[in-house]
Amino acid sequence: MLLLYEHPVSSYAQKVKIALREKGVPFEAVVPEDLGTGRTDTPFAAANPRAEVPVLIDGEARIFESTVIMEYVEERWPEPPLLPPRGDPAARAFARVTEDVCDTQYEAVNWGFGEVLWFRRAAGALADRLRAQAAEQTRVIQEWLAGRLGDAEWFGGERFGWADAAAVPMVNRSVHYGLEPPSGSPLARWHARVRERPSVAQTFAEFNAAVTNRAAGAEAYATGAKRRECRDHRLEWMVKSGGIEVVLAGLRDGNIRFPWPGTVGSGRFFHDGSGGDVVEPRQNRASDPA
Ligand SMILES: N[C@@H](CCC(=O)N[C@@H](CS)C(=O)NCC(=O)O)C(=O)O
Repeated sequence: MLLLYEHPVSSYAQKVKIALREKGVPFEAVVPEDLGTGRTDTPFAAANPRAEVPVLIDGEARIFESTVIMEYVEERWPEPPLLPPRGDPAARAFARVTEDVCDTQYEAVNWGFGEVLWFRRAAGALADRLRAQAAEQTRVIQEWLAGRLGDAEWFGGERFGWADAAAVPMVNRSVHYGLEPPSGSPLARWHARVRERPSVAQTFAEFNAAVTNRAAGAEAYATGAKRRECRDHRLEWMVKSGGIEVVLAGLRDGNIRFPWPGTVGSGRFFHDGSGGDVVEPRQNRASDPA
């Protein structure tokens, strides 16, 4: 049986689960206990040094990065195909570009909104600013997606496919936040249509069950028992949207981390506010609290 390390709220994991379910491939879904701790001594960390979900374990193959997993799934279980046929490279590129923008720009906006809503990383005027930025950027990306969908039933044209699987967890997260596409618009109608597919409906039922408890994790991140990963597009989003203070506070309080390799636990490695020395980074240790 395939093993998928995942988290039901992760849009990347949802994309992979939708693909596996579309192809009728059974898998066991496991949420790693150490997710968010940056620990390096666990089976999950051994499978993915970045300590991120999703990770697919298929026998000896241990695959991370959701796009790479999607490619593997498509090659290993070709039917039904999610990518357009090989003879249509432009359509294949179209699907991949849609996925790439969703995985990078769109996911980062959703993440930023969640940092404020669920993990209370900002309050007052700063929270208002970040929420407003997220709302405006969501509108822009949804407009871009709507342009790509056009009047088609699916992003893949006549068939549900790769880009639909990649886009729907992102759009659904916005809907969850109350940032839905304009009512009655083609994108809103697509969302209503796509969520009825069994692969998507099951994935969203798991999302809904997990998301109700999301804010409970705020405490672990506030105390540093867990450290929120601040990486690439997410970090960029926070800085460009006016939230650099959130990053600085996370560094000061030791409750964010940056990706492998290097210092996994951020520790207090900026000036400690006293005008004194820069404090050395805390190296991540197996004994770090889970
Ligand atoms: N580029 C990666 C991103 C994966 C990722 O960021 N996953 C998040 C969950 S949505 C994660 O596991 N973060 C680890 C953490 O927050 O500690 C992919 O496409 O798989």
